[in-house]
Amino acid sequence: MAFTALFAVVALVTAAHAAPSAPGAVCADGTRVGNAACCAFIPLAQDLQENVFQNQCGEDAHEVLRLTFHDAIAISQKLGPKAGGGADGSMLLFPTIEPNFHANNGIDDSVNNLIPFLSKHRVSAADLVQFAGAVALSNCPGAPQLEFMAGRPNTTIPAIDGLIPEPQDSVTSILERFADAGNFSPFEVISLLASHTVARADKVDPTIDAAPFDSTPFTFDTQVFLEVLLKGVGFPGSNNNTGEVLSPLPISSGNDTGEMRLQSDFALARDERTACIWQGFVNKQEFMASSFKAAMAKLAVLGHNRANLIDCSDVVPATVKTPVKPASFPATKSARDLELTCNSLPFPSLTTDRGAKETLIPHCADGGQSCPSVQFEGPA
Ligand code: HEM
Ligand SMILES: [Ca+2]
Repeated sequence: MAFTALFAVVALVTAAHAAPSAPGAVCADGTRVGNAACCAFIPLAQDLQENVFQNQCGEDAHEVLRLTFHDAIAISQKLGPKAGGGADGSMLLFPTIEPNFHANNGIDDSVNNLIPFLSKHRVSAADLVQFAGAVALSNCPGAPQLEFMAGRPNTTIPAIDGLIPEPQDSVTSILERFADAGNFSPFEVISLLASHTVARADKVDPTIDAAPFDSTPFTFDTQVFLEVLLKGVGFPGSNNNTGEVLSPLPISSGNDTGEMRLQSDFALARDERTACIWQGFVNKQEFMASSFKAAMAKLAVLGHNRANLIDCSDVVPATVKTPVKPASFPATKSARDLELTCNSLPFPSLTTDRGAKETLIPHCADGGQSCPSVQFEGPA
């Protein structure tokens, strides 16, 4: 009798802490989420990983990360709502318009790769772009697990041309553009450029494909902040390309193209408004990752009121746990090659990678020469 009574009390207490007040839902695969609306993104993440990214921080992941930016930044406080709706999926919904803008050269690959997922999953184009970016980044060692807010409505108009920064733009115009788009501070702009640690250019130099911006394009490390500060010595392919300046590691061999440097990265790393912010990320892995995450959270909701969206961060895949090496000078480079303009910060003491010759940057994440990427046919 006494035992039964005690059991009843325990059951009541348990009930008070469980079902009736527990928020959220359990999705079909057993994942508990804060909101039932988040469940749709679990099979989407799997589908994207299997059919586009292949769990790699390779070409297809990089391209989708770039797409999150090019969709979101197309909004202007000065020009008003008709200029573009920010992170509104317009790039996918108007695939024969926006991808043709000059600044979007090469974005068609990611647009065509994502369009098929619109009919397979019940998510908006705007959510698909930002969520796919978060899934893509989860494959890059060192990257933060991004926030993901769901519920962006689809747009009805394409953005106008001219809202996406280009590498030949001045620091003043780049900072103004980001401020106009979403009140981004110079610190937030440099934080977002951590993305160029997992990036390669196909279009800046028409003679070479996949020219990386740092020596570790498959790792979300701080190398890009270090390497852009090194003195430039040559071009990986042809010279005289718009938006490109001398690179510190230009040597190519086969598909290993040598590093490319964007004029905008060069200028932002040396301008008095941004040089100390840039230098401040060198070898500060956690600081860089958390600053990028915070700035991406702002970018990903441009054009929306956060309060109207649902936090579905719990369905963003955890980032791969491969450890990231501290920043180091590529072989043959040292502190003597630095071009520093920030006087108020000490430069960290770093080692130099071994080797008598300049580092060749591998073409594929596995060090090989052939790493086919997925490319769906599509309207863009
Ligand atoms: C000042 C602002 C920026 C400029 C001028 C700029 C410019 C560029 C250019 C010219 C390329 C090479 C495209 C090609 O030839 O294939 C590129 C690649 C890339 N950008 Fe940026 N970018 C900026 C900011 C950003 C931001 C904020 C992000 C993301 C948050 C981003 C992510 C990427 C990625 C991931 C790639 C590599 C794409 C690939 O490897 O296929 N960029 N960027
Ligand atoms: Ca890197």
